Amino acid sequence: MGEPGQTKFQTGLRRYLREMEVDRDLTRLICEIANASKYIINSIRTGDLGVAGTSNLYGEDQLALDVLSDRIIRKRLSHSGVVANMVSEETPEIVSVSTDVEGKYSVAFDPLDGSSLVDVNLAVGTIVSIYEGGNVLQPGRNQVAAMYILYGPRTTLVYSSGDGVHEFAMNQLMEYTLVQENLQMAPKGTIYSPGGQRNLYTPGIEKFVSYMEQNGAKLRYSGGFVPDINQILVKGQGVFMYPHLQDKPMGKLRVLYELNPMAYLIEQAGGAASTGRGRILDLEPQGIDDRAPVFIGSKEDVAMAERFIAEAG
Ligand code: AFP
Repeated sequence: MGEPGQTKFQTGLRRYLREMEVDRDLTRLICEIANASKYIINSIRTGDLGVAGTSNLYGEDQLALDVLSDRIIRKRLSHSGVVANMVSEETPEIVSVSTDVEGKYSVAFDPLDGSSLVDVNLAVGTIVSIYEGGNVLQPGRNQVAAMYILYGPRTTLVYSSGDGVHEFAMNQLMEYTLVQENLQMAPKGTIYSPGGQRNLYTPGIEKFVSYMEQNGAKLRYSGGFVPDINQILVKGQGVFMYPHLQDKPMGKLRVLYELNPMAYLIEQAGGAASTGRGRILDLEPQGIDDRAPVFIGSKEDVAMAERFIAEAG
């Protein structure tokens, strides 16, 4: 794999996808999104951090980073030639790119999840869910690929197209090269990442948190879904949750472009992803902005959360 003398772990993303025999058009789609990330990085690193609707000192229209990131990705998807429909957190309606859906893909994405964290210099990410054909409103178990890009101290890209989960890092030439293949989740973990306000937890959630702490688990929570999931996936253990709360029975996170892609990746790595009462990937989406509670990570930890919820709500 790769050039003579090159170790496998310097293989570029496009070459790796080709050598893994990933469909040619899916390879193109994944690489288009990877290329879009270079412009997003530039916006994060150098862009004004204003909010949409204001103007910068040059009088130019100020775009919030998430709006700008959405435009960057949408433009590349529209010109890729392999996308039928797309929907994003920033533009919550299904946009038709091509009426000819045969052989094309539909994409649901969060262009810059956790964008409010950029102001305090914490890590943020792009999350992408990919289906064959023209329908994005289908159960997550039908995804053909999912990926995220994490803009942290390093810029990394993690994807799966159903044959394991693989991690790439961006080098000084802004190329993604392989750093880890086949990420694997241990059945139990020592990290827990608890979203939502603790005083709004239900008895079952409280019992689960106490169970994790009594087993020595450490709390790791940044407020960014991508870095918080990435930590669990790359360390290969732990559980993230954004549970049902007393005032938010459906939790906070969105099914289409946050939960489904991350659930696909975590299951591909041997972990589990549950609403607390059932598999995330079996949810039948009713609408673009569906939300669901989530417990995702090491299988046995997720199962314990389901047990406490079954017993105590
Ligand atoms: P934004 O994209 O609106 O910043 O929200 C990020 C997020 O959806 C997800 O990245 C985090 O896991 C979650 O919110 C954190 O929510 P809390 O701030 O309520 O903990």
